[in-house]
Amino acid sequence: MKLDNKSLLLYLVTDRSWLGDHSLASQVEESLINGVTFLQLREKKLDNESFLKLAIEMKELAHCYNVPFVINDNLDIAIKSDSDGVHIGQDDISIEEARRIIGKDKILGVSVGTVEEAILAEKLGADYLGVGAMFSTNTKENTRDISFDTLKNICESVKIPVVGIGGINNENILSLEGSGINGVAVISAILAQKDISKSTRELKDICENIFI
Ligand code: TZP
Ligand code: MG
Repeated sequence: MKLDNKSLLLYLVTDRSWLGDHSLASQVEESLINGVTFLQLREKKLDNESFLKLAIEMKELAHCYNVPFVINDNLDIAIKSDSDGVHIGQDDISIEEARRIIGKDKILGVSVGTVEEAILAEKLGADYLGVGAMFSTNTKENTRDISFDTLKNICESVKIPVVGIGGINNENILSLEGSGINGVAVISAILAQKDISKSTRELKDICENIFI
């Protein structure tokens, strides 16, 4: 699957810390049914065999809802699972190398924190950019704090779509209106919520109002 204009409106990144009694598949499916438009599998501690199995399961689930599916960091798993692409950060494999390995048809997402990084990522073959952390978050350590103005400057500097990430919830999301982003990427605003369906629908409604 490819990116289209609306694919990045409400981007879910997975995190198995919030599973409780549920499976990741059931949580993710609940979010897909209720409006998530893009899915990234983010796993930092799984062995390769379990990672690949989970990647294939998540890809099939995302595709049932016509949602593109990418893997965080791990190009090998992305290729073996025939996922739609990968998302890499500034400290991972280089952007040129990632593009070379996955080929021209797969989606390449890149995390950036400055206008310079954004322009370079676009030039080297990124299909979309993730920018954050926009707000403080307990989900990831050592995030860079990005201001609204930097986010806006990044959006104005590139042609490819941009999503904001980091600490975004259904209240502070409103302050991202006018930044130029195509959507938001979240973990806890969906997966840490008691009612995933309701939280997803609320976020999606707001995204449709302020980003389209
Ligand atoms: N990259 C930058 S911030 C972040 C990632 C993966 C964490 C996003 O999670 P949350 O719960 O939406 O803040
Ligand atoms: Mg990474």
